[in-house]
Amino acid sequence: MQQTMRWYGPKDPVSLSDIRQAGCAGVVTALHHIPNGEAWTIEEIEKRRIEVEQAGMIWSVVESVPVHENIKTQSGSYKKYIENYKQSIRNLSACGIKCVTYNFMPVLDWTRTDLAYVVEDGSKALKFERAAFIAFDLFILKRPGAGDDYSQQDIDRAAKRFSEMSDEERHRLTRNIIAGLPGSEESFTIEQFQQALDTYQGIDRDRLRANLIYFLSEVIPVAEECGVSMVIHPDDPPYAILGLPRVVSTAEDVEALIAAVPSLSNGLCFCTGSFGVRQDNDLPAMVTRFADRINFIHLRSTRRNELGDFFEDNHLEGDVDMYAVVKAIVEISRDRGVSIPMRPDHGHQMLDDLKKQTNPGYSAIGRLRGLAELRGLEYGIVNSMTRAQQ
Ligand code: DNO
Repeated sequence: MQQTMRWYGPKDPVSLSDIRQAGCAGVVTALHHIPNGEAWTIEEIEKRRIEVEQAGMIWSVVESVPVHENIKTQSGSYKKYIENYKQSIRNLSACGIKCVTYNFMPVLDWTRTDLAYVVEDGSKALKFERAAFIAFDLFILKRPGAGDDYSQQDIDRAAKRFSEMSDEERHRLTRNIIAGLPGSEESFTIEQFQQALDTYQGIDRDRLRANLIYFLSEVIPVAEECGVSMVIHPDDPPYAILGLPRVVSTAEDVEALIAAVPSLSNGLCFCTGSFGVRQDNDLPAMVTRFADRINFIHLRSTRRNELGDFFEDNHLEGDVDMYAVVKAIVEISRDRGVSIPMRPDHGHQMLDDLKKQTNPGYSAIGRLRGLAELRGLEYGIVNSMTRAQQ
């Protein structure tokens, strides 16, 4: 795997030099200052590319060129936004950047309820607590019809959880869900948030999937022509939330996109942290099944409980069988003769970073630990395979 880390640009408290010192060859970044929907110009792309190269690395993957909400709902100026998207792909390709990540999650990108869950060793992790999330939906957002989405047991648990929260905790929970986690392109007040949800009225899974396929049928031919691989990031968490449909949560979902738009430029960002929250996603089998589609990898492991909560565990612990996943990746990479860019996804806030202002999930030391462990795991697997052949 080609080792990379995500960099949020010049304002990121983690510097390019830090990333280089972590042993990375590549950087994953995006032009977050360009408003969602606008085309990325060659000039702006070049500025970023040169900055990364001057730090001794390459800009391996874009994460993300965001997909405008109008494209997801097929409303307003969506045709113009699709044209702009095509132009961004052409311009990135002209600058030698050939892998573009995006997602098709309605309204929200990734979602957590707790950004500072203290694990038993004293470091802090990101967590999704189902009862807190439902409490937000029912008692803070008060989404019309939300009660119909949950069982009585869920509602009772959420009510109890809500009654025990301080005002400060309620406020924090709300901010965590709607203010936009790092990399999300949207941030809302509670009123704006409900309005954004309302734009999905009448859009069910089939409709959202059709809108995604329409988008792909427009942009993938351009990507193919430019030699760019578009890689879709799965839903996080990988199921419907807040009454919004989601269409990239399982192997079958991915299969449907490939069947509709078979070009190899229609690729996958294989995120073990997102897919891994569902027990029915067999991750090593998915690596093998989508071998020719996986052009970017996020490695992270979550640990779930019987209540439907999960937190982000250490990279080699939790529910993901990281050995089996990395082994499958080593095998497909060998068969394809490629080194696929991988980044350690998230990391605990730990050691000195506990005293610093950090981007949740994206502090330096926790990711460095994750990367170092994953690098060692891959090294061991590659070596034992090579020696076995000798
Ligand atoms: C979270 C990230 C996501 C991802 C987007 C891709 O940490 O993995 O925000 O970048 O969903 O478009």
